[in-house]
Amino acid sequence: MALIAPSRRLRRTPFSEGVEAAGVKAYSVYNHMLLPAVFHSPEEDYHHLKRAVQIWDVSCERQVELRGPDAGRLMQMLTPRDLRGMLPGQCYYVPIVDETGGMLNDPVAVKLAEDRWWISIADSDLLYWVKGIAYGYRLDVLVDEPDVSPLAVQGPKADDLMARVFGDAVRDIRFFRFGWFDFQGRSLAVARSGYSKQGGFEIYVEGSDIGMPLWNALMEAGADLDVRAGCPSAIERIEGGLLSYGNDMTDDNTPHECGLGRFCDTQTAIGCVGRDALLRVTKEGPVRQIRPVEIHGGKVPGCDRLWPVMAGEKQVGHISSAAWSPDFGTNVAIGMIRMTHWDATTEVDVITPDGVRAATVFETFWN
Ligand code: THG
Repeated sequence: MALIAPSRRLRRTPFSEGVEAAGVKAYSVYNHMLLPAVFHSPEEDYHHLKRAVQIWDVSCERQVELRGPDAGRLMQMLTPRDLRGMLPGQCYYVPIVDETGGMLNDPVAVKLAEDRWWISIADSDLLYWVKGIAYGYRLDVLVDEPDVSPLAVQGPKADDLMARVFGDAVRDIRFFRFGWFDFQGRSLAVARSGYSKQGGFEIYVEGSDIGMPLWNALMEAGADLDVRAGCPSAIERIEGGLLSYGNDMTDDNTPHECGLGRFCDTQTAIGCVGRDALLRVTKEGPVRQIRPVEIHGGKVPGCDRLWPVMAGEKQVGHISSAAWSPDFGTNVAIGMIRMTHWDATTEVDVITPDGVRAATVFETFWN
């Protein structure tokens, strides 16, 4: 592909200087913002993520902030996950659905206080939907995008690195919880979360001005841990079954089709605008669902369009993400597969741009 032309519409991040100094080789675009995609090579970046620790500029995971007395009510209108038991200091992975039950986003909801939330969004312009709901229902809540940029620290040595910069107390943060930690006199939310299965943290960096000081502090503190600039690994996230909005699902899919039924409590999520639609479709159950798919043969090309999944002459689904896995010695992929062919070990064919490949459907991802 040709180079990306820089412009003001394609937003830089508070860490872009550091990313460039680290030799970023390719970018993606996510929420109209630069998202690093390759530093050394996809395979080398993947191996390093699994053995050491990486600093990821995931500023593009923008925050939609809800502030005011109706913040909690608005949050519950957006998702079929029951939020009544959620406490300040917790993060929830939440499907966001429209009035038809279609997926609009799959963010992490961060509950800062009863009247203050961040929605850490995937790649869709969720802000406008949220503002529309708040205005349409005359809610007493402010909705905007604050100057908050997540910086992820991922990999097996993430705890050791973070303890050096924020103190040993970061080791006690539980999965999908956050605490407040000081950096240069500023209090930052630090969560145990992130878009990998290797473990680690996300720092919600509030104030662009401390972006580079924090980046540099982490790089210096981790020199002997082999810390590097990194980025979400397509290979590792497919192995682990982490979904990518816009790739593996769109507003044409319900959460159940996406395998996100475990994050839905549609019966009790009173107020969710998609509740009636979801109650209707969940009674029947989905007729297609996301599945791990092994594509046999050598390395497949990058998946930048849907690849048909065939059973003989009949299309029974599509592949939305695929990558060669060095650790498993095969191609790992994510597919949306019709129920007639979604049972484990079902043999299918995938039409890739390089030709037809034999493939096997599974029920659980590679971890
Ligand atoms: N962290 C933050 N914001 C984000 C992402 C993130 N915004 C964009 C994108 N990623 C949103 N999508 C996801 C997808 C998966 C997960 C988080 C965000 C995830 N899932 C785990 C899983 O499925 O195993 C854990 C879910 C759970 O058990 O609660 O982590 O990564 N801030």
